[in-house]
Amino acid sequence: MNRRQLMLRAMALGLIPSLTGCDYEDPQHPDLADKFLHAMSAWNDRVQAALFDPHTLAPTFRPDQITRPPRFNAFYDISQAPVVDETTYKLELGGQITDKTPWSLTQLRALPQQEQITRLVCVEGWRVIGQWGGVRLSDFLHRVGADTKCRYVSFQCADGYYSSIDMESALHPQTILALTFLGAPLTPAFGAPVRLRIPTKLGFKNPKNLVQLAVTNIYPGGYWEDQGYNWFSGS
Ligand SMILES: Nc1nc2c(c(=O)[nH]1)N[C@H]1C(S)=C(S)[C@@H](COP(=O)(O)O)O[C@H]1N2
Ligand SMILES: [Mo]
Repeated sequence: MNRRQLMLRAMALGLIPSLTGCDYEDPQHPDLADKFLHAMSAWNDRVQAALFDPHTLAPTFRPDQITRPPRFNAFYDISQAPVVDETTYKLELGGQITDKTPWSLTQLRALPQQEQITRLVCVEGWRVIGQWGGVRLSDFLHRVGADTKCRYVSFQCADGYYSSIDMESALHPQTILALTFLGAPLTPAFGAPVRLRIPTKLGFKNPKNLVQLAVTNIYPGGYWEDQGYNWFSGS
């Protein structure tokens, strides 16, 4: 098999996200190759969504397995991480939600909290095990009166990053609005004041430094998703 065939086969198996364009574009039929890869990725999303079992838990780990120090990743250097004023912070709500009153950090901390020691897998090929604590997203969505029949939950970040997930994954018991790492409040680089922690999906589906959460039926895409990374990117 040549590189292109290998790539397409691996994509069909969901082994790699489909990156459109680049060096495996057919120079004779660039549009066709592009359309085909997009169709493959959309099909890949549907297959992954169909295979997703809302009751299967992502693996959890022992405290001694936690990666120290943790590993930072963003589309910029760690020194550029956005610093959000926690005293005036409000998580904004949008879309199909009954009570869109923004939430302060104090209010989020007053909700029941959950801890998890799980693995974060980056599409770049590295993984870390960490301990995150926070509010179960399904509890939060029910609390604010989100229409959980909608297809998507979208997230906007203080650094301009954005992402979105399917509602089934949003309601998964291990999907949390994380407020802590190793029992302490999140630091700016690792997502302060609030990040999404979703161990059933790849790292880039874990937006940090959240400023807004919305519930919608209109496909919201994401920072890497809009550049060709597979949208579902989960198990
Ligand atoms: N706001 C924001 N969130 C983000 C990113 C980013 O650039 N900005 N990068 C994503 C990617 S690609 C990964 S792998 C994880 C890394 O999280 P970590 O720094 O806690 O390891 O954050 C995700 N969330
Ligand atoms: Mo990543």
